[in-house]
Amino acid sequence: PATAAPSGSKKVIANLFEWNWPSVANECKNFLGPRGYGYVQVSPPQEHVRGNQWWLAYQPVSYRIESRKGTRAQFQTMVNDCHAAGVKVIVDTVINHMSGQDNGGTGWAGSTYGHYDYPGIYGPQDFHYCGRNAGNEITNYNDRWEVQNCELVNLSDLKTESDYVRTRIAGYMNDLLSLGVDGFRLDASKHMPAADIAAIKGKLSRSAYIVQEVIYGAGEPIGPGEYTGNGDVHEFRYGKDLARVFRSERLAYLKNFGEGWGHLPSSVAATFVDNHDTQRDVGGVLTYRDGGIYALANAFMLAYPYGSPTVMSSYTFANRDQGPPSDGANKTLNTTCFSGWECEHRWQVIANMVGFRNATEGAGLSNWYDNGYQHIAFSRTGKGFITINDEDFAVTGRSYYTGLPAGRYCDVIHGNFGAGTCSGPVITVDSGGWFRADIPAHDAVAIHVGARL
Ligand code: LAG
Ligand code: CA
Repeated sequence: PATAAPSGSKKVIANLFEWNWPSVANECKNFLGPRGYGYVQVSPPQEHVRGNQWWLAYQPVSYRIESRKGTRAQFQTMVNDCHAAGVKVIVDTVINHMSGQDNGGTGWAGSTYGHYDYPGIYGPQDFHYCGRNAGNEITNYNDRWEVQNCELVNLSDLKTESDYVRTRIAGYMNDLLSLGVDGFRLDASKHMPAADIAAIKGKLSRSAYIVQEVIYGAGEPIGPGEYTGNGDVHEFRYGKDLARVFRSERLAYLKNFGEGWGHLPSSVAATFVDNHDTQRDVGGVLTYRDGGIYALANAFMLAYPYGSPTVMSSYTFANRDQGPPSDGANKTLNTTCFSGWECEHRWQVIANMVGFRNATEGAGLSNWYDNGYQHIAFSRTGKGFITINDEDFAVTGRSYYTGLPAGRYCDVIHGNFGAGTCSGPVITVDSGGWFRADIPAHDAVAIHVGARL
């Protein structure tokens, strides 16, 4: 089946990392749908190793939809509720490997397992033993074969070239499709040949959106570009480059961001400021901890016409391994926004810029302006306009050419638009397409035709 790219005017994905199913269902109804998010991405739903660390979800022990985030029935209800709210569901799908504990045990839902033994699903014959390095571990990312046939952090590596394994994986994905799921984020895609993913995709019962996780590494033989035949690919350079620009370079450099920087073609690039892995990298990308600058970086991503953006939504963490807020039995608690959970997708600037993206979908970029340093502006032709001032000083007394129809627009950076009113400042565009405004330091103004008074 063909890849169904995100379609329609609502394309922005909210990644509700480690949220449980009842909380995702509520968020679809109460926030994501009403505010224009098109998709929700959820964390791995299959049975996994027991414990608290978040990354145990990336150690499958069976394909039962039963995890600390909820039961199969709760998952089904979540998909139905999201659909009813107009939000499609993308599932983080772990198919390169199974668990990584040297000793086996009992999984979340009660299945027994060993490192290379998952009764009724896989046995020792279904895994790679690459015969290199201590514990068959991947050490050399400059060796294509090793990256795909050795083990990623000790995780038992599936023989994705085998028809039996492909059929099993497709069986899991088809089960998710039968529950109504709309797409898959394929975890650790770099560790599976693109042809293996294509073969698995060929066994799916219907079309689905596919986004592959292939982390770009300079000089590595396996690159994101070779996976675009299967669907979208995460563009890891995007968030990394954007963080460097905001932290130590010039926003003016963003004029040709994306393809102009050697990133993937826009039509297949899945973009994000941070994700669950990169937000844990020391000295890496911008995250919720960067506050207002993080909001501005997301505003840029949502305004600028490149790729398919995902907005990250996190729980608060103090160390890399810390799992989400849980009860004494490690069952994930219901989400409580802004208390234990950061809920970046609800931040005023970010949520309102989702509306900007929807209103400007398909419109080109025009009227680029920069002062050579940290102040930029651009239009989405005929539909919207944004200016970001990341200087340490306010820019005052300036006029901006938007090319927009004359009228009164809500500044969605500082105000919410609804029922014909704006809770923040109103920007007046004159008959020539200009407006005049002062932009404080590290701030922005954004207007679009979907928020016109
Ligand atoms: C991914 N993409 O390719 C996920 O985005 C990433 O979060 C996953 O790693 C990885 N692939 C495997 O699915 C995460 C953690 C690792 C963790 C792993 C398995 O970043 O730290 O490894 O999930 O749970 C942990 C320990 C390792 C240990 C391993 C096996 O950190 O030291 O060897 O578990 O027991
Ligand atoms: Ca592999």
